[in-house]
Amino acid sequence: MVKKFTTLYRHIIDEERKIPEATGQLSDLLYDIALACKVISLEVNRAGLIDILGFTGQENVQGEAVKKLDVYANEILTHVMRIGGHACAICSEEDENFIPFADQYFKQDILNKYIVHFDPLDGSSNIDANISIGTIFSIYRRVSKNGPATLEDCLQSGLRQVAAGYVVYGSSTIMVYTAGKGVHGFTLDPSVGEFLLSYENMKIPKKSKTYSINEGNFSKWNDGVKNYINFLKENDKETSRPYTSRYVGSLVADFHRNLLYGGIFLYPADEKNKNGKLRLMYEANPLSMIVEQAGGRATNGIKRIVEIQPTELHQRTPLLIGSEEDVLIAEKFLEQK
Ligand code: P6P
Repeated sequence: MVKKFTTLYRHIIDEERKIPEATGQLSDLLYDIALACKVISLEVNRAGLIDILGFTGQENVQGEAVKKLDVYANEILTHVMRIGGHACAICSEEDENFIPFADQYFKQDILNKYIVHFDPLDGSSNIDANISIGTIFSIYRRVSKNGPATLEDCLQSGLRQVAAGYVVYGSSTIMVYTAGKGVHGFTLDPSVGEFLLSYENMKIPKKSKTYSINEGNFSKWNDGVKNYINFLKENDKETSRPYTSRYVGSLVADFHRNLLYGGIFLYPADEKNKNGKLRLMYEANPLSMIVEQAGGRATNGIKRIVEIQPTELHQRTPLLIGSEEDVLIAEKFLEQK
């Protein structure tokens, strides 16, 4: 029997055909992001070989000045978004301000209507140890009617995301995205350079036995967090405790494992990080859209992440994300402060 395989492109087009008013722009934009991530994957996987491990000033085999991988990833994504002609601005973890695109690249008859937030290479400090790292992206429609994009276009709550996704560069390169109709995962087949559908309509288990948190911060947590983590370590067969601790220290790797097997990831506020460490717009919001589409939950301990109205591009937020029942229990402990 011929095994049916679906490329990312075919899947995006099939999804687009389910939406009568779709113009195809979002499909093109998602495909452009996938293209950029294929290029980034090549460099990430070569980093160990030609020693572009993250230092500036070195020369690579072409004698070109070598950039840090995250700077390189940022340049690839920015360039592809700029010439793709569907984004009117991008907001990157690597750039202080948003970057509006002049209109010479826009396709004549189509209003360039999207804003893209991205963390080009999250966890890049782990690349030297060959630990999985990732690209995270989040897509909004512009709110301004025409002309250059505005800051208001870039500061919308996560509820207004039209699509979100990540690419994890690990033992294989996997792209996971949602456009509001379920979560789907694709594995890159490097021999043909195609992302092939490997996980259709992903759902995160409602309850898990795994927690992910940097326990080195224990002394800085408030009592609510301390009590929750101690609760997970108690012996109670009925509630599968003690939980297993799994923490890679690379958000996309920790999130992807928990999405597949169930788990709760926490990066709460602490004495040092009053608003937590992770960024709202290009880490918490996209992963929150994905986890909610997969039946999970994501909050800052008080409200859904996607309901937070942003005031700054790089603002941070406490993040509890993963299996719904685990996040709800954690919120109860955090309410106790
Ligand atoms: P810590 C990586 O630097 C990162 O931004 C996320 O990918 C990861 O989840 C977090 O920071 C790890 O932070 O403080 O535990 O090293």
